[in-house]
Amino acid sequence: MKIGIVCYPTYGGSGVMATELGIGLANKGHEVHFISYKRPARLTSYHQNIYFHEVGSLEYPLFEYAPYESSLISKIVDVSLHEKLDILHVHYAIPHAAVAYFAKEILLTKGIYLPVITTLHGTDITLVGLDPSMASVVEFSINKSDIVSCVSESLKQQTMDYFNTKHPIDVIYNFIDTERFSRKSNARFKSAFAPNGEKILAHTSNFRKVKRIEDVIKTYDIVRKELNVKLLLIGDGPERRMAEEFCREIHACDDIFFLGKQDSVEELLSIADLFLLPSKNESFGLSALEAMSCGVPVVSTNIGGLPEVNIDGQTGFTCDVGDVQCMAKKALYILKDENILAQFRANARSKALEFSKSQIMPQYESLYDRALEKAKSTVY
Ligand code: GMT
Repeated sequence: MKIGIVCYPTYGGSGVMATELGIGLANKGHEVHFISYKRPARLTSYHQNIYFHEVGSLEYPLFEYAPYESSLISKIVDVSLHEKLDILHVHYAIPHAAVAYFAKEILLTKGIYLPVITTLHGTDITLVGLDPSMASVVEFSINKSDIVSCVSESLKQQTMDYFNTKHPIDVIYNFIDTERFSRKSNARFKSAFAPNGEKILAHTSNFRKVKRIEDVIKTYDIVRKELNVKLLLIGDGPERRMAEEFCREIHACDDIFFLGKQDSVEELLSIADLFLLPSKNESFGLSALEAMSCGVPVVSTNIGGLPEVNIDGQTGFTCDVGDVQCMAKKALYILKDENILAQFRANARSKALEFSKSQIMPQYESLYDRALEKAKSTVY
């Protein structure tokens, strides 16, 4: 099958999932064409069957903002015509689902029906999508997609609650390469951060407000009063400066490590004892899954799709948004007893195996088959 994938190329979860899916499909013999404004961050090396089409932006003195959407539509049409795409899979509704609809309409005038699959990832529905400046376009373009999928039951429910959806929505969970994300001992790393055998807490994200980094640090601050702990903060984004200032305020800079963006997150997760994810919104929580796959229990909020991944009392614990006392108490419960920690570690890894690439990826392939069937039976 020839598959076009439109995604954000950045470190965000939707771009990561789109790239991992594309790589997996290419390994299975499909021809994959990524279309984006930059090479996806996770597409680091050459892969047979993978092509990347960069979308340029047209600069002109009249434009205060370059019309990126128009350039993207033209690129999709161009790639579809010349590479003879069978389907187009767009990740993140804004603006990709709307752009896909436009490209599809252009292709129809040329006698080509390009089936469109839209995958909703989270903030495209729960935050940005709900904004009145976006909502009508999101609703329209979801309804115009041939097939819509989203990454948790919770996100499906929210999409149906917020928008007047006309078609069923498939739930396909995030997936993970459970070989890559598995616990590998790294004594050198461990002793660099925790030379005296301190426990290590970790958090990875793009440091946006929705991640509530301040709650990671507040939780850590409570835990460290009872236990020798270090904190690894992996990633970067708009809230980093605030977080750094907060660490200085509480005099914890020697024990909190800001590691910035990292490509081999699994190496750092492998030395962690507990993962914190206190998000205000989280449709699934790919970063929690990555930690669990490395045998790291998770203390997270109970929001969105998180309880579908992080099972309360089994793979970790879930608390209300902002309840740092609860998060610290649960963290201490797990960390203070080696037997409890070992049990939670094993549970986390075994739950993560349910989301392995080999289990989830075929679900996308069957969506593609359905989309092709639909295209065959559509009169246009
Ligand atoms: O929140 C992020 O880190 C980025 C964001 C995105 O769309 O790029 O992630 C969303 O998609 C991920 C992959 O499906 C989910 O695992 C994340 O839970 C979701 N983030 C939110 O809902 C806040």
